[in-house]
Amino acid sequence: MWRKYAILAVSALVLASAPLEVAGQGGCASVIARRDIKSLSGAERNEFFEGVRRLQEEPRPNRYDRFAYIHLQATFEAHHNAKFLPWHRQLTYQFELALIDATRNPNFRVPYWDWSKDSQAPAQSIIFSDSWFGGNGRPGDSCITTGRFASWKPMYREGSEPECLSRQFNSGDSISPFSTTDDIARLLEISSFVDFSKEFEDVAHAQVHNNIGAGFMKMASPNDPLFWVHHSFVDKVWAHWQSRGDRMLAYNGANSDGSPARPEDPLHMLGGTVGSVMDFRRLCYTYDDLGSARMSRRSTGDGGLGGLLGLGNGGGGKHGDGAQAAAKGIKSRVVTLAEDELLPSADDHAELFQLRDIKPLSEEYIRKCGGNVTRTREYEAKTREFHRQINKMPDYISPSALINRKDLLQRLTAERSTFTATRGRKRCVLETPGGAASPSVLDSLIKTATLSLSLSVDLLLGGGSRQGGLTSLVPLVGQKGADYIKAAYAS
Ligand SMILES: [Cu+2]
Repeated sequence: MWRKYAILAVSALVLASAPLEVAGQGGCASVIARRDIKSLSGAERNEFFEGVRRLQEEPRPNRYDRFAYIHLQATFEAHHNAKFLPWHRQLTYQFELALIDATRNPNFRVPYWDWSKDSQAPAQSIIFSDSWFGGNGRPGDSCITTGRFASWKPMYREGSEPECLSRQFNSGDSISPFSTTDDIARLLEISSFVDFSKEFEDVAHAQVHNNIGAGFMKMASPNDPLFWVHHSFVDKVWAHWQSRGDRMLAYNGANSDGSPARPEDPLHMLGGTVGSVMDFRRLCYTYDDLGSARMSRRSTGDGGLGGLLGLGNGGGGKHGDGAQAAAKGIKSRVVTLAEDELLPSADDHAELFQLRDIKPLSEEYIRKCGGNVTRTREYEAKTREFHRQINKMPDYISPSALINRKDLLQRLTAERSTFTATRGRKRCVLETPGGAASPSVLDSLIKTATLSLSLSVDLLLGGGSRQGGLTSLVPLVGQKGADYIKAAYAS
């Protein structure tokens, strides 16, 4: 069925401000948005899980098996060359078509997992919960024992992988940090397709595979349903990059055999050409925050930090009360840091305001699919320096910082009692009563941190822009990068 789209002429249309649902072009009834998996209703999420299960229950080798097989066979054609993004777009699109069939819902689209928002404590993400994708593998064989797909036995595996879905978090019980919303914004500023694609593949995309580990860092990783929500997000970042200015058809670099990359190049084992997938709207999908619809949305809702802090009904005027409420449950002291403490280690679980360091990818992972260790280390050094620069800014706190990820923080407060909140050289050390993850503990934590460092809580919501926070970020990520980051505070 997908072949129908593969032969379509490439459109020169540039995406301006696409509504969420527009009249389809090139055979689409409509262009429908792929959505953030966290924003789906329980029933919508269940439709995805059920659809996957139906594919997996077909006689072996079945349609689900086929994706892992293709990915394994296409390792060198599909990675570390210009085709990485278009090849994975076609793979994810074909998976989407299979799920449209399995769910009998023509409007089904593969949801995405925005891992940049979970980047500072990935293992705390709801993604890994029992009723979603399940968590870490067990000691020994790394087989997962929780989640919707724990009993799935993959047919095609790389080398001596066990006959199970396996994961082995790279820091024991936890996962090292992923790339942040700011890192994505910086990537979107890269003007050459090949430079953007290489750095994105080598660091941000690779960290997710490598840090989750075991089967997820193998070439049969489409066996793990987590692969699809990861690659839907990878594709979304490319779609954002394409939607900036005149980049929809931008494509250059080299193929796996060294020949110059061209739109008419075939997509190995999938069919179609690079050119047939460049304009994703011809594949009948877009993303929920592409275009004008949601970019200016701003959360003031009950679930957000604004609601938590009682902003909007008193706001800053409540600081006095806040100090007293804070003093009740949380102990705090302020210390002064040395210059080399401006970048918390990748294994730090305490810091609320700063971005963490990243852990270097394992050489095993880099080499497996033809990556270049030296180049990867250069990209990693760039990321590290970027985080250091962000952490030095007095009036900016990333939307990826833990203080802005209440869902992650709530789970962390159940596990540990000491946290730190750092601005410049001042660090506030906070002690919670421990063992509690109640909203009031979180509330006190946030209030105590901001008051101890004489910060405005508005800063945590991106409101620092009025004092120059996002404005001073512009030299680093551009105006559009700053806009991308601003939108992230809202969701
Ligand atoms: Cu891949």
